[in-house]
Amino acid sequence: MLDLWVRQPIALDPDVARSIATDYLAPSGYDVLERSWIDRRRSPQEAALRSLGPSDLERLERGNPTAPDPVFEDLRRYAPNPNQRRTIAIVDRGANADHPALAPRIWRNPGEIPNNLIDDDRNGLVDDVHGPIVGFTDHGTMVAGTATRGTDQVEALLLDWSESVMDWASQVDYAAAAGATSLTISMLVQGRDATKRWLDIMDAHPNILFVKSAGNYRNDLRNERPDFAPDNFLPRNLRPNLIVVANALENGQRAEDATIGAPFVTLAAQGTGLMTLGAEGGFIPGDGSSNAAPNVANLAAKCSILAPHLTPSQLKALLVAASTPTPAWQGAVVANGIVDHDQALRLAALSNLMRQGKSLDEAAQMLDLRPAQAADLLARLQRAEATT
Ligand SMILES: [Ca+2]
Ligand SMILES: [Ca+2]
Repeated sequence: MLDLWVRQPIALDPDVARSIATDYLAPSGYDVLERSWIDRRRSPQEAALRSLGPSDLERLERGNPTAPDPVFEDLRRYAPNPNQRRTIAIVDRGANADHPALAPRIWRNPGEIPNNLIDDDRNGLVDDVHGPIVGFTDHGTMVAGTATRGTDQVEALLLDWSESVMDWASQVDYAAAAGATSLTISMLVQGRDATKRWLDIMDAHPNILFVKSAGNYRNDLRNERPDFAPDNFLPRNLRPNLIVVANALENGQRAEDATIGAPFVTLAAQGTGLMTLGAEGGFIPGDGSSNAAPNVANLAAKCSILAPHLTPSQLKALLVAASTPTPAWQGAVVANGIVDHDQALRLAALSNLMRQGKSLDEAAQMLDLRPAQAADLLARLQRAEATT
């Protein structure tokens, strides 16, 4: 029943959301909803909410992935090119590119005519309109929805984890040729061979930022032998252009099953409960480090629009510097805490303004920061650049 979805930010009045949650959804489920609520409220947006539970509605109110990111939109005016788009390559099992919220945020191959069974651009792949992918899954749609949340300036290019049409290395070459500046991978990279292949790919593409999910295995990478199950090998390696992301809950605490361990796991971000897109349309609450990694890839892409001069390793340092250390994350991740979305965007904008020759005071004023705050942020960035 989610086909009624329309691509509009859902601005729910808090009282309406509460009444939907408490009066209609919580007590008696969908029958009451169908009769009394849908009859009264016929807008498609509201109809699309039918499949969501009360807590999901509250989450959606706070974290609608289609709604414009207000801080990013505000800071974008200071970017060297405010209309720049960033392309994130997504290694997964496909996303529903026709989801109304995703369609405008999916990379399109300009040389390929869809569904004519012809390789129009002669790149070796037939009908690769959105990348070398066929089909879609919930998991991939969740990842793509989160990777592109909050703005049309960030788009997803879909790579195929299963390598059914092209091997990983060739696919990443393909993404690089298409202009992708980052890649997010929320799959389990098992075994030494697969791990080596991905490390070689990262080394071959130093200008691409790779963002990897840490895993949900309730383990600490500091304590493990390399051959210990689960064979989640990739996060156990360090690369300047690799960020490994642990899963945080909505309140910033560690997810119970989060894989952790500095220096391998770089930082934490919300995955569990962060609203994203469902494969059949509409919204779903995402889960796990699979959803936390694209959350960070999305933030990194926005930062890189605000500060295009930053290299992958500088972006990584920026996200670490913009994290808020808490006792629960001490030693669990390099940043000792969860990444602060707004702080990261402000730090990126600050870095760009300073690079353009603004004084610290001028830049701070433009960003509504106190000069001492701006100075502190820059000092944290320098420390992070020296240590990550
Ligand atoms: Ca083609
Ligand atoms: Ca074609």
